[in-house]
Amino acid sequence: MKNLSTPSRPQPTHPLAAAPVTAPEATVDGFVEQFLRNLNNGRGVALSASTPNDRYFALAATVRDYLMARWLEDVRRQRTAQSKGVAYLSAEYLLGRQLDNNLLATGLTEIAGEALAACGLDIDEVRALEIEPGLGNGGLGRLAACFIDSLATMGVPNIGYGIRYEYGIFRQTFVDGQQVEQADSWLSLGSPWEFPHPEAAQTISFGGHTETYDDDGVTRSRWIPAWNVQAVPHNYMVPGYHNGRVNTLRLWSAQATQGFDLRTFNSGDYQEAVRAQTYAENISKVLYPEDSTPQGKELRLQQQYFFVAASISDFVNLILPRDFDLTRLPERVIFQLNDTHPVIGVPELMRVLVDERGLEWDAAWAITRECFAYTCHTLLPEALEVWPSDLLGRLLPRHLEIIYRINDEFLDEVRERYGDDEDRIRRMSIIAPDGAVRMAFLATVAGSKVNGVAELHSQLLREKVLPDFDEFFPGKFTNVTNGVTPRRFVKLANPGLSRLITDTIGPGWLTDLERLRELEPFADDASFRQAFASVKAANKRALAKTLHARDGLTVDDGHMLDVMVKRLHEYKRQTLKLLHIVSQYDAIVSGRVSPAEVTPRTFVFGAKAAPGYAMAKRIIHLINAVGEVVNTDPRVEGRLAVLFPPNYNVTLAERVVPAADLSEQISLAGKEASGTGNMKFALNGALTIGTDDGANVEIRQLVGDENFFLFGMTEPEVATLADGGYHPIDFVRADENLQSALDLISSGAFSGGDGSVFEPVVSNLVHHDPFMALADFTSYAAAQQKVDALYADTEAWTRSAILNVARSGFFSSDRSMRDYIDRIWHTPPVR
Ligand code: 26W
Repeated sequence: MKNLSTPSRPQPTHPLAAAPVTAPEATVDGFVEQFLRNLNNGRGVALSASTPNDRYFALAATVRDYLMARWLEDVRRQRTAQSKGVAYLSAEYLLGRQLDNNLLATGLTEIAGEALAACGLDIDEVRALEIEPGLGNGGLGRLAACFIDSLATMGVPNIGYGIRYEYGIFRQTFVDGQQVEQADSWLSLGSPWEFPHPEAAQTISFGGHTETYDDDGVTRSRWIPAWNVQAVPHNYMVPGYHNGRVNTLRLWSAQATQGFDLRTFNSGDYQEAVRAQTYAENISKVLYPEDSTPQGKELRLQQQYFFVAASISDFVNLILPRDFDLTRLPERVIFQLNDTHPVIGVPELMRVLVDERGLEWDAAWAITRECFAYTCHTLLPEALEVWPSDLLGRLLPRHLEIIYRINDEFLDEVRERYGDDEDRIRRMSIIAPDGAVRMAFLATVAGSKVNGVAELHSQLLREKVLPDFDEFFPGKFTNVTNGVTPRRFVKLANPGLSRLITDTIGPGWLTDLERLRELEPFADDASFRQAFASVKAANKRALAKTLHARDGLTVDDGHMLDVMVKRLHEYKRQTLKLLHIVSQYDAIVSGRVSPAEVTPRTFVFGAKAAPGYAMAKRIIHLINAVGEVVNTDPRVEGRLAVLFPPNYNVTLAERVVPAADLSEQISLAGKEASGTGNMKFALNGALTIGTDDGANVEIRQLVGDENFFLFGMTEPEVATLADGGYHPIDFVRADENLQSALDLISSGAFSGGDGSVFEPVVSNLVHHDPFMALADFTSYAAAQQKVDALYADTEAWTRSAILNVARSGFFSSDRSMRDYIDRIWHTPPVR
């Protein structure tokens, strides 16, 4: 391991060198001067000769300059302070664009606009150049981004650790309505927000074998790895909102330890000369685009160990003072495991404490159990990671040994408690009967706390997913309901609503979101309702402009915007939404209802499917095919429209969410751990149609039944139906609208008369329907009629929308952080 001791501190004599770093002048002139300096000196171009990309980089550099003093001061403070911090370990961070958020944090948004205008530039043109870092798949990745924003805004010492994927989540395009993936080369023009520190690289080892040796009477083990790679940290600013704080996001990228092999090259074997290099650098090459079914690929495990080992070594060897007594590690850090993806960190810390630092096993285990906590984000059994022991043993032989010992000692405790209950032992063993390692069990045994991400989810975790562990570890299981950052998803995404809120209840709500409650009385104020409705209307026009420029799509802003944006997955039931649309369309074209009777609706979809998820890709194809027909059928007279802008991401979400009237949260009860889109929509004045699943339950409890369109089975009813044997066909026969909607698809009405194209989707529903879309259809259609009825009464709808905003302050990620601090981390903000 390279000696990473902190270099000796320089003793400056020049007053400037001794002075604390200061920010440039927060004036238009100051900003112009800094911007031109970054353009001329940073980019080496004159304003007149600058490219749009030069201007973007110069603007980004200028914003960085205004944040730098805070960052350096905060890093120094966190290094010297004895306070406990949070090391958030996540394989994904779905950050979204950085410029506006960093500008917001500095409070220089207006000044920047004026400064660029004074340079003859339009800041909107410049900001449009930013490529969002898509270093995540969906909910889990975006939640991590919201959490680090809240920790910075609350002044909690935190380092976010993750992977700097060279290629993020794929770019989605549609060819003949079908998803096509393209590599996301987000770094092709470089990123102005990252600070690489190759000098702080960590050496990460893989493969090889272990051996034991005698260490004056004590038998010790050591790992003899076969190969290694360099982990190079890239730091990103995580600015707090208007509090002068800046935390750090540290993302690791893989680099070959030894450059390309000249001797092999000179021997003419050019391939071999670079093979080691490419192999090593493959580790941080690309994000795995799965968000539910692990592929169990070796590279994925390499990625997980790579960033976790680098992060633990970085914290233990670089952040902490050299002579820090590691038995007191739990006083300085809690490693939060964002799902099981970083749980290999548990045996890694044990290896560092026992093998490298020479601690006794029990002492090391006592420390480790206090230093980790685990958040589970799923309920799908297939999403729980298990690693075959041969793969783990080959890649990380010492870690497998350590996992075996952790498991042995754990099962001894189980036997102590329950005697030889072999069935229970088999059920609870971290090592599954087939020898695979159950990562969720390891995380639960090692974690000081285990939490779900919504009340219902945490309850199901305890009762159905990990009941043996809840019984064995009383008090270990808790809940922290997810949240979203209001800075990005209200202030930045919806400036119109933000202004109206501030004009009505004053400032301060952005860091104390429960204050939105003060809006309640205004729901009964007609002029406030008017203002609120015109904000929504303006957001719809803005979305229409965006979708037209981005995808050539037209939005009829007289329509209700009925929005379903989330990853494509059968449990989220985009098919149920689609069957509703087809039944609406069918009702019109069959003459059952006249177009005039139908509430004009535009259905907006946004969804990426994991490339290997065939059924999800078929469903995307069907949604586009239905859109093709509905959008061009004169009989519909424009009463219905289906829009499916490709490549749904954070930037598009920031446009779609503020414009939505209806938020679709229609997963099968018991399947969606929480959802966070549901929270963003409620906070932006959309009404929710949803099942009692995930955080929908808490949204409905807070906004009130009368302001939420509930439908469908509850989780216990789903369990009963599943146990009793579910026959989807029964529900088809019971609902003629459902029957004719399915028949219309089977008839080939959306596939040029060729019914075979979407037959796999229809037959999967009629014969299997694993997520019971057909069972909930009738209830869903009835709830949609209630939606139409309320929407016809604009005042009543707007009143309900205002109450949704007023009563959704609970869903701030700041509140989530307070819950984590109180229940799990005990890392109070550092004033
Ligand atoms: C290994 C493959 C894989 C990758 C990612 C399996 C599972 C995941 C994530 C846990 C999936 C995910 O993003 N889960 C979502 O997490 C959100 C944040 O807590 C929740 O709001 C969503 O309900 C949950 O689906």
